[in-house]
This record gives sequence, C-alpha cells and structure tokens, in this order.
Amino acid sequence: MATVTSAAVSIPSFTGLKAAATSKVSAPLKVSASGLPKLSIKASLKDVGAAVVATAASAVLASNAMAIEVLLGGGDGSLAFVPNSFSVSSGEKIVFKNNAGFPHNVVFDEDEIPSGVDASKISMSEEDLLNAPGETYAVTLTEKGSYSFYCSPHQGAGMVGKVTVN
Ligand SMILES: [Cu+2]
Repeated sequence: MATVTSAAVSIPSFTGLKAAATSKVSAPLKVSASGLPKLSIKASLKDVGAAVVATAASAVLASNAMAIEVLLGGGDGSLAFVPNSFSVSSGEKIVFKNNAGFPHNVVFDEDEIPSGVDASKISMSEEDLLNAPGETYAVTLTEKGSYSFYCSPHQGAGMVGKVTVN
C-alpha cells in the first residue's frame, strides 16, 4: 500500500496534464467534469500506467487537438455507450472511459467495419475488461466509413454503438 500512496502522490502533475488536455478538447460534450476529480484522487497503480500513457497521448492531443470521449455506462445506470452514435474525423482519437455499470470493453464487429480494416487491431480482446472507474481504452480510426462496436459482457443488453469516420 505504501507504494500505491507514493505513486498516487507523484501523479498529480500527470493527471493534471491529462485533465487540462481532455477538458479543453471535450468541453463541449460536458462529460468529463464530474469524472476527472475522481480519477486524480483515486489514482491506483493501474492508473499510474494509464497516466503515463495519457501523458504521451496529451502530446498527440495538443498537436492535432481532436478527440472525443465516450462514456461506458450511462450516469443513470444504463448499460450503454454515451453517446452511442457519433462521427469523428479520420485520425481523431476516440477515448472510451469507464463510467458506470462496469466491467465493460470495446469490440469492433468484423462484419460491420470498412473492408480492409482488421477488427482485432482496433478492438480490445473479448476477455479483456475495464474494471475500474475512469479506466480508458483509446483507439484512432483512419479508414473512412461506418464502424459498429459492442461491449461483450453487455451486448445482449443492448450495449452497442456506431461511429462514422469522415
Ligand atoms: Cu458493458
């Protein structure tokens, strides 16, 4: 536990960076305001790794200034992607963030993505799950077209989504 505490203390600069980058980009969505403080307070060892990745990601965000955040699980407890249908520009980062009702994951349907795109390269594995609040999975799609995805634990409950890459 001592390790967790010291790691949590050393992280605020990283999460701060991420918070700044994320809130700037996704402010119009108004989805990150409540989630971010929780993330920085509850920094666990797993979050430390995520924060380091996020730091690299925020450099990318700063350079292309494009990203969209999709919540995994609705604030009302619904098993859904929020939003569940959206558009992005080619190369825009999509960040799926655990919000409620987890575990969740993000798997693209190999039959409902543009031809030539390898579903396994843009998906989490079916067995891989995001278990903790605030955990994220990020993907960047470059091939234009329509993509369908689902959460494997909750696909039967209707946790499916669609993104159009323009
Ligand atoms: Cu789910």
